Amino acid sequence: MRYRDLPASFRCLPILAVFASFSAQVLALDPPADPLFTKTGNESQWHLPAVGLDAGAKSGWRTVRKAEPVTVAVIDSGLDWNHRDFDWNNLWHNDGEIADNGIDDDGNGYVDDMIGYNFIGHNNKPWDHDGHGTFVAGLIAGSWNSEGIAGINPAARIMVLKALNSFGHTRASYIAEAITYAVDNGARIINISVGGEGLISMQKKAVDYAVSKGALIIIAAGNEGKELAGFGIAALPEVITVGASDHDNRRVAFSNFGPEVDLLAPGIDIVSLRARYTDTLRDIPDTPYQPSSAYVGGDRRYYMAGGTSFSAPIVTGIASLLLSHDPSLSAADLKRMLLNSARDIETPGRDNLSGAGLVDAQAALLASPAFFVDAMISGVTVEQGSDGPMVKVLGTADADQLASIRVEMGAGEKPESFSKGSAPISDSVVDGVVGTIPAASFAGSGVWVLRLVVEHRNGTVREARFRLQLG
Ligand SMILES: [Ca+2]
Ligand SMILES: [Ca+2]
Ligand SMILES: [Ca+2]
Ligand SMILES: [Ca+2]
Repeated sequence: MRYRDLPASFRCLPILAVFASFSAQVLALDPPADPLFTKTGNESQWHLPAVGLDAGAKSGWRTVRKAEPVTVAVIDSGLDWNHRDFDWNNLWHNDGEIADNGIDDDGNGYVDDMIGYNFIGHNNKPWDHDGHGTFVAGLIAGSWNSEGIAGINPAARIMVLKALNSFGHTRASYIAEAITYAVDNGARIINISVGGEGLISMQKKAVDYAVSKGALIIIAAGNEGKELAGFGIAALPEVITVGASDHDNRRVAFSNFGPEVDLLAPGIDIVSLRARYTDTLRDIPDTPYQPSSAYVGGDRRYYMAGGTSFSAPIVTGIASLLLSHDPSLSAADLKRMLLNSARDIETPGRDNLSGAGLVDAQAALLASPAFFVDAMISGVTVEQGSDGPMVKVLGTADADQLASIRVEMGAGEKPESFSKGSAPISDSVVDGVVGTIPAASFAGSGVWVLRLVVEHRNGTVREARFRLQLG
């Protein structure tokens, strides 16, 4: 056992250069043996089997044959890099920088930035005084060392970008600056488990820059139980916005919702690393919390908490695993693979509570990068046709290998069966008419549910539903 019980000191960081040179690629992943993963029940890492990362023969991890290192930026409250369950080989290392010489050797605008940067203190020591960032980093890259927790990707290299102070506060400009730093310094994936309402142009520009450079941003939906419209970066279509699911694979009531939500991942009773001297939940206002009651483990170096903040890094870890498996994948490939392989939950098809559904690492790792099926109804219009009024169903019905598109109809709020609506078509529709039904067909009920069914040539069926109120 290797203890690094050192006070929060940056003096140990020059040693990182030595450690980082050991960062050989990981070959073939067998599931980890870390006790908080292998145990079940209370205070276990139940979120891993819930997303297809278990110890079984079909575990997502077993699909990864050659895990290449992947740089993952974590924009958060920093990192306790002395935690013995976080290996320095899982830290990003700035190869162009010479430590502690007071010179910006690589000319990136930041002096002595060896593992990231502290945008709050404007220095090169992104130490975590809050605990939130260490928890997030542990979910992505916690050490596979047969003790404590297991992170999702042992080949992830965390770039530590501190943009959240000890009270969980940040500024939009810090987030924007951190995104730009991450992109300029080679991060392929950026996790943002902080947010709030409003979007400043600097943030939008930073997100556009990340997209233009092929970096994928994964962000927490937020915990207000509110509609996401207007919630800063999380409401932008370019990112992956992640809400929280519970033990029954349902959306948790606090998880923000709306069409902006892309995926859910577990977000309650999540166990990860506890940064030294921190008790993250203690500083959150209006939360009944008994100090130190979230500590886990005999040595209290682990922590249990909930929130979409911890759902996002689960998706980030899985996205990074896809990249470790195949570094040639683009950000668009990753998003397509994650969304199209998700387990459909809540209402059938994409919905406002769970987006594409619950993230599934196993299915995502087996998915073809080209594979997609889209089904979406945006509304209806009524137009006069030669045989009387016609209801035109508007939306998108598309797939990389499309078999057929049809719209069905069922009477009432919760139809028990659906009957034929429009004639099937076999050409893709993007923001157009997906089906046309004679208005006379809607006799007999004031409320109907329209069901758009899109079938892929491999047999996958995706549907979307739309409530139609007549009169
Ligand atoms: Ca530098
Ligand atoms: Ca330097
Ligand atoms: Ca461990
Ligand atoms: Ca659904």
